Amino acid sequence: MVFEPYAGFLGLVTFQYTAVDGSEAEPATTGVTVLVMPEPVFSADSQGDTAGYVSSESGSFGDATLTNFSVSLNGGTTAQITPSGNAAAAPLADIAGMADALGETNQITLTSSFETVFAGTTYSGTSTSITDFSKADFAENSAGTLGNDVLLGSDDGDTLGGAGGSDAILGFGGDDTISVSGSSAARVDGGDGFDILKLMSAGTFDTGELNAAFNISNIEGLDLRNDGNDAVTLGYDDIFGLTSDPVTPGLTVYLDAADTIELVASGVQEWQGPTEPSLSQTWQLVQGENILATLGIEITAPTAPPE
Ligand SMILES: [Ca+2]
Ligand SMILES: [Ca+2]
Ligand SMILES: [Ca+2]
Repeated sequence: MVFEPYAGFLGLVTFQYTAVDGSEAEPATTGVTVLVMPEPVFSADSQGDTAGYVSSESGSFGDATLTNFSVSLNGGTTAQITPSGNAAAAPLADIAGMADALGETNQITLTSSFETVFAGTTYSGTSTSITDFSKADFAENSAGTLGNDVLLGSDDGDTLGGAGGSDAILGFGGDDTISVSGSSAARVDGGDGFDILKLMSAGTFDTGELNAAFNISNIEGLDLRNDGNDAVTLGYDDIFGLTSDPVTPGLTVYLDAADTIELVASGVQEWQGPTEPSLSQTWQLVQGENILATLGIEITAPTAPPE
């Protein structure tokens, strides 16, 4: 016998059956009661590239109670999510450790446990679902939501916009353009290729503060052309942090004319660059004869006022 509850059903089901063994003995009737639970659902769009929320046990389920809900990523990082009534939901990017554990292919395991008491007996059970959540096959042009999204690109050139919130955005291969609207991110990883991070909101960042706010890696271009007045201070640790290139990290910064950039060097390091103002500049951080890092500065000239 196969029992198929309707989708989302949660409750006690009692089966009674009568066994006949062909002998002369009287048939015996007995029963079994089971707690039927819905599978937890990982919420992502059809391409699997956006996950605003990871989980749901939704609806009204009689008197059974969701007692436990957990999310596990790639068999490792696991987090408990406190149920609210019979629902449990949290943006994946919000869960401690999840953004940093994301890779090209991800397996999301959701586990929910329910409990109910009927006629003095406690029934409990656990239901699990596993969802593969991986980079896209083709170039993505994804806009996130105001909430905390996970955006996964492809190995082509992607355009990924976080649209605010603390997002985790991974571009993978190809030359990607990643934009963030808030003042922080869970993670920005350009992956292979020349990737540009665009800050949609102007900010002031002392050395170390960009990476602390946006958790950046594998980014080669920083675009501050957001029509606000940005002010950034960059040293070796910033350029190494953004590019993740341990050999000779190279970063290009794109500026509005009103933006300011300050270069800092520690100890015997020294920045060397053009002595005349220029809209396109190349700087090198040197220590003795060694080039430690390079920095390109591209300034968008102010538009001439209309005649
Ligand atoms: Ca977002
Ligand atoms: Ca890509
Ligand atoms: Ca890159």
